[in-house]
Amino acid sequence: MSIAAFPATIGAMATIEELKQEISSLAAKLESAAAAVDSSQALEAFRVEYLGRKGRVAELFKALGQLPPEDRATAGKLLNELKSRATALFTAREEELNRAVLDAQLERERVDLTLPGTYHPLGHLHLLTQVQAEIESIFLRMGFDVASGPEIETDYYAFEALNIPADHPARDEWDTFYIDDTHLLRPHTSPVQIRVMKSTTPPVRIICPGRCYRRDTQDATHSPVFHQVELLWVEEGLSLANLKYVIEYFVHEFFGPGYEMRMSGDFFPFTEPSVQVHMRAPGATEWLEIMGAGMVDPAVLTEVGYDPEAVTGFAFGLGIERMAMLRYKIDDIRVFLQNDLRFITQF
Ligand code: FA5
Repeated sequence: MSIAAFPATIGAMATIEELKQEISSLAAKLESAAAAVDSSQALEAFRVEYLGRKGRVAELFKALGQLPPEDRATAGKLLNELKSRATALFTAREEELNRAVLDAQLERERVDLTLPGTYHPLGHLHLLTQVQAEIESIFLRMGFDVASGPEIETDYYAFEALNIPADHPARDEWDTFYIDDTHLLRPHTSPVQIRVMKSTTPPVRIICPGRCYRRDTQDATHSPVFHQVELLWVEEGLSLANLKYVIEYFVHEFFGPGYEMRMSGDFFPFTEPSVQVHMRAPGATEWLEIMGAGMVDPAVLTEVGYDPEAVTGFAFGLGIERMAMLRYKIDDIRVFLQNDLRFITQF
């Protein structure tokens, strides 16, 4: 029976019996139509056909007016039940369809937690960075500040102000890479001494870790790129004994017991007297030079505007690679720059 044909039939009927028949036949259709709904379009068609404003249930409601008044209450109740059933079927199918869509999506996006994961190796600080941080922390505990300076230096800070004029033979020792006539890659961290002293008044107590460059031929203990830690302490009444104490204390903190230390005379144009320090690991036969040091030369103090009669100071320049080599028994400096994971991951 089509929707259009039904009211015509109703128009002809006069009894509640006929309406009851219509209701029960529509109720049966509802059940099978709902069961056949298999998509959201089909669900919408079901809604329009049975529950829509001009749908089959609505049409039956219209027919109520044609019944004798005493039957209308009973018929209305039956029609309401039919409408509730249609609504319940619609809602149930709607939920089922939604669940099916969700299930399909979950299945598509399923994550198999038992699959092996992607391996992401964890990085860590390079050994040189670790050693530098440890050196810094020892001196910070001793009351030093950490300063820094540029790796591209001027001739003035790298040499002139450190009492190394242009024709001084000591320049050969720090022969480096020039960028132009006055700029060069710093061959040591000592220029930072000048920069710090020129910008502050005594007392000065700093260390400065940083990268240095030299035209040194590469071998087991020399690299054209390496790292130093500069130390500078300027104050009233400092002597070589204070320098020796600071170095010994530091060496003990860094290496612990069992390492031997040797101090001997040296020459640097910016310190007077000057010393060098060698270390030997427990059981080793070879000594390794770890730093140059000395009392800041009065000419340098004067250059930065300090009064050498009022204050004295000491300084050193320590090789970070050498410290790491001694502590971790590394016999070739080249491994630090080779980026070989077999080396790097050991520390
Ligand atoms: C200097 O560079 C002075 N500026 C040190 C100094 C500072 C003296 C303050 C007095 C006062 P020297 O050239 O000796 O000194 O180097 C110091 C340390 O740097 C060496 O003992 C060594 O540990 C390290 N070093 C020097 N050249 C290299 C290199 N090519 N490769 C690795 N380490 C190096």
